[in-house]
Amino acid sequence: FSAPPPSTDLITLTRHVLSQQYTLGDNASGDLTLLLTAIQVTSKYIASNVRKARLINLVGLAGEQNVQGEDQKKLDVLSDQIMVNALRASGKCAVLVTEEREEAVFIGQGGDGGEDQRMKGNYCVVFDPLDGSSNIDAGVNVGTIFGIYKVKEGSKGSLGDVLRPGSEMVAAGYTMYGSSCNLVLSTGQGVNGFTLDESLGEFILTHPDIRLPERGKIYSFNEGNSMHFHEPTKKYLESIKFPSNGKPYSARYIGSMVADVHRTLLYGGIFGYPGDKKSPNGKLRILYEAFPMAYLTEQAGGIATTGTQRILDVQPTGIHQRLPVFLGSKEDVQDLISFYEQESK
Ligand code: P6P
Repeated sequence: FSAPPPSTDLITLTRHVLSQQYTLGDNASGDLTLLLTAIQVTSKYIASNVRKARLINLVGLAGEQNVQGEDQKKLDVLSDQIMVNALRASGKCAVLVTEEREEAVFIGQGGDGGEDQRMKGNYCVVFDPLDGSSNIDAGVNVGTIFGIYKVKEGSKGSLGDVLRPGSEMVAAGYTMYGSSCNLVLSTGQGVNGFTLDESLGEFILTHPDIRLPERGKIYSFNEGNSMHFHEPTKKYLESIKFPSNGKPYSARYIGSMVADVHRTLLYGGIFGYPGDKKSPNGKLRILYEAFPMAYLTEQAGGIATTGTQRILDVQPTGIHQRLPVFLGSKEDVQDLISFYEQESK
C-alpha cells in the first residue's frame, strides 16, 4: 500500500472564503474575508491555549500562578480578550457582543475621533469565546461560536444592529477544540468544515458542503431535566425511546453545545435544550449560541425551532437572552414540532 501523493491544490479557509467572495461579484469589498481571517487567527490562538491549559491542569502546574509567575487567567476570559482585541484590530467591526461581557463593546465611538474612530468597520460579531469551558478539565471538546451581522444602512453601530433576527446574519460558524481543531462555517452558501493542519498553521477544507441526513438515529438532550420537561418534549422523547417499529434512537449527550451540534450536523438526528417548567426559556443564549447553530443547521438542510417558532425568525430583546433550542435533521425536528402543535390544538 502506498500513501496517496500529497495534494498540490490545498483549499485553505482563506482561499475558500475568497472564492465565495468572488461569487458575490464586485459589490464584495473583501471586508468579510478579512474579518473571517481575523476570526481564523483567534481560533488558532485559542486552540493553542486550550491545549496548554489541559497540559498545565494535567501536570498540576495550574494553581493561581503559572510557571512565569503570571496570574493564571481563566481560559474563557483569556479567549474573550483574544477575540475582542483581534476583532477590534481587524478594523472591520462596529459592535461586539460576547458571552463574557455584560455590555456590548462599541468600536470607534471613543468620540475622540482618534485611532479608535479609524478602527470602526461595518460588521457586528456576536460570540461565545469558549462555550462549554466548564468541561475543559475533563478533556471534553469545547468551542468558539460566532455569528456576524452587517450594520444596518446608515447605522453608526448600536444595539439595534445586533438585536435582530438571526435570519439577518451574513455568516455564522464555530471552532471546536478537541482531538483536532475543526472550524465549520457558512456565509450563506452552504456549510463547509475545515481542519487545522498545525504543521502549516492553516485550516484545510476537509468537510465540503456538509448536508444533514433527512432523518437520523440519535437524540441529544440532557434527560436529567426530564422532571421539568413540558408534555410535548416528554411525548416526543417517548416516541423515539419506545417506538412502534421497535427500533429506538441512540442517546448521545456531551454537554458541550459545539460538540453535540457538530456530531448532529455530521451524523444527523436531533439536539435539544428545551424550555421547561424550571427554565421556561431553556439555557442557551439566542445571539451567540442559538442563532449561529440554527443558521448552520438550515444552511445544511435541517430545521431549527424553539418548538413553536423558527429560531432565525425570533426578534431578540436582550443581548444575553435565552431561548429553547431544537435543531437537526428535517424529519426528526418536524416530528418534535408535531407534538408541540398537538398541544396547541
Ligand atoms: P447542561 C455549556 O455550559 C452549555 O452552555 C452548552 O455548551 C451545553 O449545550 C449546555 O450548556 C449544557 O448544559 O445543563 O446540560 O449541563
